[in-house]
Amino acid sequence: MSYTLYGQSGFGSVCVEAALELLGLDYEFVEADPLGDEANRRRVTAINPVGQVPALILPDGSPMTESAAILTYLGDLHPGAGLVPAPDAPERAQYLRWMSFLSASIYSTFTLSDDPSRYHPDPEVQEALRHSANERRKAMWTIMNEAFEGCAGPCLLGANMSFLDVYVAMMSFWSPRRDWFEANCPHLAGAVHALERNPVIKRVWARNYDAEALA
Ligand SMILES: N[C@@H](CCC(=O)N[C@@H](CS)C(=O)NCC(=O)O)C(=O)O
Repeated sequence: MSYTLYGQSGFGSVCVEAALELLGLDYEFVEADPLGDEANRRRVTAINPVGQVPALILPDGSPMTESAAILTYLGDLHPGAGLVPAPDAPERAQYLRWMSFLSASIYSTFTLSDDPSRYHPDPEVQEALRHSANERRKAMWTIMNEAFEGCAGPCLLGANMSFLDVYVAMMSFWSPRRDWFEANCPHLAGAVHALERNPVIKRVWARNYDAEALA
């Protein structure tokens, strides 16, 4: 029995793809663009009524959504890999804090900026909302960056790579994009660079990001 991951190149499914690869788990990838044509969107809503990816079918056939929860679930199922701190590990609280922060305060801003018509019918208001969401995202990155100032590294939680590094690295490619992230989040960027030296991550990134983004 294996996993089935619904996603789209460069989208939020990248972190789950990376997790499955890092854990060496068997999975099938089903391309499903939640912002694409009707057939694509139907493939997504059949699994996730919210119409968002990533969506993962577990080996028992049940669906799971919400990227931060999926990463934590998979990591907890495979404690030997050390990619999610154990419940009693000193790093666990910070891991949970920042995974939730990324999901709730950064990832969620894209639900607004990708399609502000969901929030208001007036195109002028939509533009203002998109702008606010983009600014809010930068402010949230700045808060997280400052919280990691002085951390020992090389990874966000210390010596060992975790899915928190993967989650931050994936979002670093999204608007306001990698150049902004490198210039404004130096206390996070070091861990992203360390993660990106991992050969499994290199392979997953090459499948999802174009050469220019990886330069
Ligand atoms: N809270 C969700 C957010 C997922 C999400 O926003 N995914 C984007 C792609 S990166 C999406 O499917 N957007 C389409 C939409 O919101 O309609 C998670 O963490 O998995």
